[in-house]
Amino acid sequence: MCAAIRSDWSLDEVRELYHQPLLELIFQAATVHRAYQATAEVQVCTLLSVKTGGCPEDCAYCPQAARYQTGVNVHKLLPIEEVVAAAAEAKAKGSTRFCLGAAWREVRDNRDFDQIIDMVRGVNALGLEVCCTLGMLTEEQAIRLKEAGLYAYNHNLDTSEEHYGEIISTRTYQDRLRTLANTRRAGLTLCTGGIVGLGESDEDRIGLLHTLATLDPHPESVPINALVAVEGTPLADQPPVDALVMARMIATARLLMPRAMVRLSAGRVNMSDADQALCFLAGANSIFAGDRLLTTPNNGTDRDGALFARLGLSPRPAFKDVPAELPHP
Ligand code: SAM
Ligand code: DTB
Ligand code: SF4
Repeated sequence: MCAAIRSDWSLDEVRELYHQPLLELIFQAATVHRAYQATAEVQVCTLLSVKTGGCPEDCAYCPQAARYQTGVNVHKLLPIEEVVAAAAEAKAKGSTRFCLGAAWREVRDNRDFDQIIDMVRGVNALGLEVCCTLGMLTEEQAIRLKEAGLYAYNHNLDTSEEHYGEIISTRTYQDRLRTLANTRRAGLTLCTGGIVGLGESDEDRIGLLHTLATLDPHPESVPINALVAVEGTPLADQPPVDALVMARMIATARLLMPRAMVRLSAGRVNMSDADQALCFLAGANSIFAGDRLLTTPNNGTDRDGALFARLGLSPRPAFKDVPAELPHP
């Protein structure tokens, strides 16, 4: 069952897929997953917050926004040696992708950006796929990152365009889409997805998936995060995310974007092995590993090692589907 890859999904089609009885939806998604992906392999990625906290934006979920008192350990840009050492450790523990995160609204053409460029060179030289998430970006900045060896750029849409204003007021959905277009024009692969648990409706989740699945080409990587509710943020008291809603989101994303890596991202700390197994069955094939995401705890290497052993999963090799024109060592 290798249907054509489509970017012309209608909102009604996405709605219909999403609202199917869950087990039927998961069966269909698992079938597509088997047709397009190596289902025994899961991509293992590690995050590092290279610049933490003090962010001018007001993202209601984020512990790094300066305006919320969250007790996050604020620090300026880390020294390059520390970043490359953390990447080497992540590689030794089995990660093939390393993602540098900065609590910036946007990239500025200053010495910090020069330093990020050096970090990208250093991590790429280790043979890891390098990803950055640095906020908004111009095409010229994206080109500089690509020339330094960047493989992917992460920039999440988070939720539907309709719900976006309830969560963030300091930038627009169009700003986000513009950065995605700039990133694409530079020839970088795209990592963009969203968060479940922001008080959004099913229609908002459908709207987000529709926006992602009508990008042409599709993003190579689609992170589905469950909100990590952090004390001090406006969303601190949101109810816990239902793992079955995560499975529904992942299954719908898999049906819409068969070739993408769908990442079961933040929020695994609150999920059982069985919850995560259902998400892998539904089409997830990537995780963040290590005991920390950017600022919040994550399931450590031991717990994930045991999970992979229980489920018979193995880590996906780096640069497996590298597009011919992308630089890699
Ligand atoms: N400042 C840059 C930006 O906003 O694009 C990059 C860093 S930002 C922390 C990266 C992504 O992390 C956000 O777009 C959001 O999707 C995710 N994120 C942040 N806080 C989260 C939380 N508490 N729970 C789940 N995901 C979160
Ligand atoms: C993504 O979709 N999730 C990651 C990564 N891309 C940058 C970030 C999750 C952050 C969770 C909250 C924290 O640890 O600060
Ligand atoms: Fe800043 Fe990014 Fe957090 Fe928003 S999500 S407050 S832009 S670090």
